[in-house]
Amino acid sequence: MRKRTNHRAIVALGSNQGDREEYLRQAVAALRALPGVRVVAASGLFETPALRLDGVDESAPSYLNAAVKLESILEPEMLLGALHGIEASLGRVRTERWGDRTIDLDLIDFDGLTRNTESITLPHPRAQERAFVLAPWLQIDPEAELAGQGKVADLLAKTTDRVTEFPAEPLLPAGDAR
Ligand code: A4P
Ligand code: MG
Repeated sequence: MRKRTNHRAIVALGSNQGDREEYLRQAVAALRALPGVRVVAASGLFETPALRLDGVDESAPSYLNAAVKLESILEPEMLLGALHGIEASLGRVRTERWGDRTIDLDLIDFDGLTRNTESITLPHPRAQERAFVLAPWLQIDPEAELAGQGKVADLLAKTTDRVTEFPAEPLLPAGDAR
C-alpha cells in the first residue's frame, strides 16, 4: 500500500464572542474529529485586544487566541475547507472583515509552503506581524520558522501588540494527542 503523506500544519484559533474558551475547546474537539487529521500539540490560551482594520480597539471585546499543530493527510485547500466547515458549525457569521466572531480558524503554515491562489494564501499573510498568532505558535514549537520571514521567536520580538497568558485547563490534555 502506498504510504500516505503526513503534512504538518499550524492552525491559529481566535474567538471574541460568547463563551470564548468553550468555542476554542469545541474547535479543538472538531479538529480532532476530522478524518485524516491528528492534533499533535496545542498552546495555552492568550487574551489579546481586538485588532480591527483601523488598529487595536480596546473598547471591542477582547480575543482568546491559541494555536495547534496538526498532522494532516489532507492537502491545504481541503484542510482550509474543513476549517471553514468547523467555523460554520460553531456559529461563525461573516459580516464585516476583522469583525467580532465566535471562532476564526486560520491556516498559518503548511509544510513551510508558499502558495498564493484565489482560494488560499500560505503562509497566512499577516502572521508575521501578530503576537496573537506568533506567541501561541512559539509555545508549541520553539524552533518554528515562518516561510520567507524567519524565526518565529525573532518575529515575535518585533511585534507591538499585547498578549497576556490566560489561565485555563490545557486544550489538549497531556498524552491525549489525536
Ligand atoms: N484564506 C486564504 N488563505 C487563508 C489562510 N491561510 N487561512 C481566505 C485562513 N483563511 C484563508 O477569511 C477571509 C478569506 O481568506 C476567506 O475566504 C478564506 O478562505 P475569513 O476568515 O473569511 O475572514 P476574516 O478572518 O474576517 O478576514 P481575514 O482577512 O482572514 O482576517 P484575519 O487575518 O483572519 O484576522 N484580533 C485579535 N486580537 N485576535 C484575532 O484572532 N483575528 C482577526 C481576523 C482580526 N483581529 C483579531 C483576530
Ligand atoms: Mg480568518
